[in-house]
Amino acid sequence: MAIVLYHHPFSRAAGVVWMLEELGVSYDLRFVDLMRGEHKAAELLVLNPMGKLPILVDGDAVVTESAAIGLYLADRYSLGRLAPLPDDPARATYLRWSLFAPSVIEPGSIAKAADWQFKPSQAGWGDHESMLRAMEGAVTGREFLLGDHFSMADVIFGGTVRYMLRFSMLEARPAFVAYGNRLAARPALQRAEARNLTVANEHGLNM
Ligand SMILES: N[C@@H](CCC(=O)N[C@@H](CS)C(=O)NCC(=O)O)C(=O)O
Repeated sequence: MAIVLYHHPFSRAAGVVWMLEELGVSYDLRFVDLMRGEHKAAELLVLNPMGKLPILVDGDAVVTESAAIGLYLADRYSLGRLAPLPDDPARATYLRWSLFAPSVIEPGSIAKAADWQFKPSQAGWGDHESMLRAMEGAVTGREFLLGDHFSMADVIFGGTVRYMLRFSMLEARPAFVAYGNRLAARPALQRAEARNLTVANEHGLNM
């Protein structure tokens, strides 16, 4: 049974297409019209009570939350390649940066953009400059987060960096731009972008 991704090309589901292309597994895309509110339909709320995309269905498994989808897929279909094995010390670095994206970069960048008032010691994402320095350290002096070895953590973390740079939600520090360029050279990312564009064109959406 093929993996099904509930998808819209202007959503985080576009990044899951990149994950699937890196894995090289077959999958079906099911277009969900966000403009028409199809993501709030009862049949989708059963799959994701948040009423949000992406949603991935793999047989009996239902996964939501982009980072969780990436970690699930890599463990299930690419253990030892896109996901380090549980007894590999690289697994620690892998999990660390995979979770840094949704738990620190996303809220931290939104907090900055929206000028939220909070105490950095009480907010899980801390202060903005520390976040930026931590990110710079993660991608400086190496090709990818795990060194020469590309992993699903790069899709999760790197996808967030690329998205935030594109929409000016992240300071375009040289280390981030260079890392984004290294990721852009990946054939799987290029295939994913082409597939997302095809869906957008099929539905009359302008990328
Ligand atoms: N934390 C979720 C966020 C999901 C999310 O916010 N999805 C957006 C599209 S990128 C969405 O479905 N928005 C529609 C809505 O909330 O009504 C993840 O990482 O997957």
